[in-house]
Amino acid sequence: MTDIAERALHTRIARSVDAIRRSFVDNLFYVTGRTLDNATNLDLYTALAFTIRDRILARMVAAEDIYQRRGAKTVAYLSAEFLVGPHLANNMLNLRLTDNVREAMAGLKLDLEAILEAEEEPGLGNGGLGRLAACYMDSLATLEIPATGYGIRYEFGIFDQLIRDGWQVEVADAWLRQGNPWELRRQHRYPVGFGGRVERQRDDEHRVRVRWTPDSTIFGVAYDTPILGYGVLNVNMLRLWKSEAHESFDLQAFNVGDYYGAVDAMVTAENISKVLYPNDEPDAGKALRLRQQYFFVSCSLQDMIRITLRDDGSLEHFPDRFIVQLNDTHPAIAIAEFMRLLVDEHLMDWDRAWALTRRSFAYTNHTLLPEALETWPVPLFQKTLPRHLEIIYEINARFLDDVRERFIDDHDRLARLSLIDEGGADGLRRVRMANLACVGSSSINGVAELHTELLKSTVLRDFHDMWPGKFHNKTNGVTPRRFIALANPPLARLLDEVIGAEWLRDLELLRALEPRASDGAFRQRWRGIKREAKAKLADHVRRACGVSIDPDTLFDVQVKRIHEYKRQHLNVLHIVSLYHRLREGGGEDSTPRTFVFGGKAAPGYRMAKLIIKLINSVAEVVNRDTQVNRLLRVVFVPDFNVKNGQHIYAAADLSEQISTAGKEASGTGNMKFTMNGALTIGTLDGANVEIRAAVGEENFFLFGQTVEQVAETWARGYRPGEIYERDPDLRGAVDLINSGFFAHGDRGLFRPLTDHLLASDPFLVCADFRDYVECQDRAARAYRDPEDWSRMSILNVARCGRFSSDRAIREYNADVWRARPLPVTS
Ligand code: NBG
Repeated sequence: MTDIAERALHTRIARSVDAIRRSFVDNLFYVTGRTLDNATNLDLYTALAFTIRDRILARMVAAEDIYQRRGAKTVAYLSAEFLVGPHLANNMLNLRLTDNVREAMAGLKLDLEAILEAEEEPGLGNGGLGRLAACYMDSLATLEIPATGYGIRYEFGIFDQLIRDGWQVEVADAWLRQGNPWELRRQHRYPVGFGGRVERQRDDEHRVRVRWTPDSTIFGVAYDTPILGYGVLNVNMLRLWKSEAHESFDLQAFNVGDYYGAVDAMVTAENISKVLYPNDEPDAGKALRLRQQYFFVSCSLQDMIRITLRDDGSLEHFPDRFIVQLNDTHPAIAIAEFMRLLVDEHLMDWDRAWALTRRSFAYTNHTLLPEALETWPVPLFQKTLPRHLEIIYEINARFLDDVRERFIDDHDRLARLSLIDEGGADGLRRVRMANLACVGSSSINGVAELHTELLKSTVLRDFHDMWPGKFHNKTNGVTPRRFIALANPPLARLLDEVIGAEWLRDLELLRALEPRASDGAFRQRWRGIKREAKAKLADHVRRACGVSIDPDTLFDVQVKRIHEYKRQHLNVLHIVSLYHRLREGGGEDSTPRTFVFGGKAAPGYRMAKLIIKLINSVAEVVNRDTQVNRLLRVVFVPDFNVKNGQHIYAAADLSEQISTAGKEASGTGNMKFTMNGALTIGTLDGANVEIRAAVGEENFFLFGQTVEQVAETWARGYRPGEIYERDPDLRGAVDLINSGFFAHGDRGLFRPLTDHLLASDPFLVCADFRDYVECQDRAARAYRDPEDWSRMSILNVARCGRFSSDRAIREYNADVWRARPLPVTS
C-alpha cells in the first residue's frame, strides 16, 4: 500500500461513541453554525451526515489509490437512473456504526430515528430499473469489485407525489435545495458538443480525417458519491455529471456585448442535467432526453479514456481496464460515441476500433413492451448528433453486409435487424437503440428466466438467430442490507440471533431457518415481528393519509409504478366486488383486510392517473362505510419512494404481483416483499416464476393465464364484454363503479377506464378476474390459520437467498465482466 492509502486508513477517525459525539457536536457548529440548543432536525441530520462522511473519506482515498496502482479492471455501470435512497442509515450500517451512533445521540438526548427522517432522498430514478442500479452498486462494493456508476446529477429527480381530492398532483423535487453532504464536486470536466457540421480533410499522411464542428459545446462536471460495501473497506464511486456552460460564455458576453444572449446560452447548457424524465410516456420529440443521454455517456467515456491513457498509455488496453455495462438502451449511444472518440479523436482505424468496442460493451434489456423500446427520429438525430448518425449508418452498412452473407435474400430479416426503421406510422425513419446495443455488445441479457426466453423468441429473436452465444439470463436481485437490515431491524435482529450475523453477506444462509418453520414458539416470535412492522406502518398511514388501519387485519399490499400492465385496476375490481359482497351481508366468515396501495403514475399517462383516482375514490367510500369498515379498508400511501418503501415491505402479509403474464420483465418489489416474509399472490410473470419455484408452490398463491394462454386468448379473438356479461361479480363491480357510487354520483368519471376494459382490455384484466378472486379467497382463508400462515412466511424467507443482488452480481462478474475482486485491506 502507498503512503497515502496507509495514512488514510490508519488515521481513520475513531469509531468510539465518545469520538462520534465530539465530532457530531463539532460538525453541528462548524458546518451548520448551530448548537444543540437551536438546531432543527435538518441541522442535526447535516451534522451527523458530515460526521459519517468524515469516516468514509479515508477509505475512499485508500480504495482509489489501490485501484489505480493495481490497474484494476473496473465495471463501468452506465445508467440514466440511480435510485439510491437515503444514504445516512445505509452508510452507518455499512460502517457498522449504527449502535455507536445511536448511543452517541442518546447521550445528547437526541432521537436517531427523527434525525434520519430529515434526509431528503435523491430520487434519481423512476422505479425498478433505477433501484436495481443502486442495489447493484451496493453489491459490487460489498463483493469488493472495483466499479463506477456513471449517470446524471439531475437537479430535479422524480417528482414528489401529492394526492389532492384523490388525484395525483406532481410537485418538483428540489432535493438539492438544502445541500447534499454526500457528494464531492471534482475537477474532472469534459466538453460535449451538439449539432453543427461534419467535414472531411486529408491529414499529413493523406488519410481522410473527419472533423465534427458542433454548433454548441457544454461541459460535464463530475460529482462523486462514495458507495460503501457492507463490512469491507472498499468504497466505489457513483460519478454523476452536471452540465455547465463553457467559461468563454462570460468572455463572449463582454466581447460581443450580448450579455443576455450569453446568459441564455448558459441557461441552455445547464438545462441538460436539469430534470429526470418520467418513463411510461412516449419519447417522441423529447430532444432534451436524447441530449441527456449523449451528454452523460460522452462524459463517462471520456473519463474512462483519460484513466486508461493515464495508467496504460494506450487505448488498446481499454477492455482490460473497463467493461461498460449498458443499463437498458438509455446509454446505448455510447457505442457510437466510443467509435467516434477512437476513430476521430484518437485516430484509430475503424476495424481496430470496432473490435475494441465489441469487447468493451455489454447490454441488459429491461422490457418487452414494444412502446418502451427506444427509437429516435432520424431528423432529430441528424440535427443533434450529425457525426453519430454517420457512424451509425456505417455500423449498420457493415452489419447488414454480414446479415446478407448469412441469410441470403431474406429482405424482411434485413429490415427487422437494421439499426434504422425505414418508416413507421408517422412516416419518419428512426434509429433503433436496442439494435445498436445488440450489435455493439458482446453480451446481451434479460433480467429473469422467462424474460430472457421471451427476448430470444420475440423482440430480439433475429439477433438471437445471429448470435445465440451472446444471450444469457441474469435474474435480478435486491440488496438485503437495505431491504432487510434497514427496512426491518427487528427481523434482522432475530436472524442475527438464530443464524448469526453472516446472513447479511451470504443470504443463502437463511436456509437455516427452515426447521424453525415447524417450531411453534418461533412462529409466535415471527408473528410478533410482523405485528410490530404493521403497527409502524399504521402510524405512518395515520400521519400521511389521516386514515387509521388495524394491524390485526391482513395487510394486502401493492406498491410499484402505476401502469395498466401491472394491473392495479384488477386489484381494485376485486376490492369493489368484496365490498359488494360484504354489503350484501356476505361478511360473516370474511377475513378482515387492509388493502395498501402506493406508486406514481407518469404525469402524461392519463389512464394510470385515473386508476389512482379510482383507488382513492373507493377508499374514501369504503373507509367511511360503518357497515363494512371493520372488515375492509383501503389506503393509498402518497409519494411511494425508497424511503416510504422501507416502511411498507416489512409490514405486508400479502404481496400483489399481478401483471399480465409476459409483461413484467422481472420485478424486484416481489423480492423485497418475500425477504420480509410476505406471501405472494401472483401470475407466472417475470421473476415471480422463480420466486415460486424457490419458495415452493404450496407457499405461493398462483392465478392467471400463462404466457401461452395469453397468446391463445388473443389468437381465439378476445371479447372482454362477454366475460362481463357472464360473470356476476365482475359485472357487479363494473356497474357499481359506473353508477357513480364512488364518484359523488358522477357516472362519467371512470368511464374511460371501464369502457376500455370492456371494449379492448389489452392487459386481460377481465380474463384473469375470476381466477384472481378465487385465489384471493384462498389467501384470505389461509390467513385465518395463523400457524400455517407463519410457517409459509418463514419458508418464504428461508428460501429467498437467490434473490440477493450479491448472487446477481457474482453471476454478472463470472459470465460477463470478469473483473477481479480487489479487497482494500488496512
Ligand atoms: C424495469 C422492468 C422491471 C424490472 C426492472 C429492473 C424498465 C424499463 N424496466 O420488471 O419493468 O424489474 O426494469 O430490471 O424500467
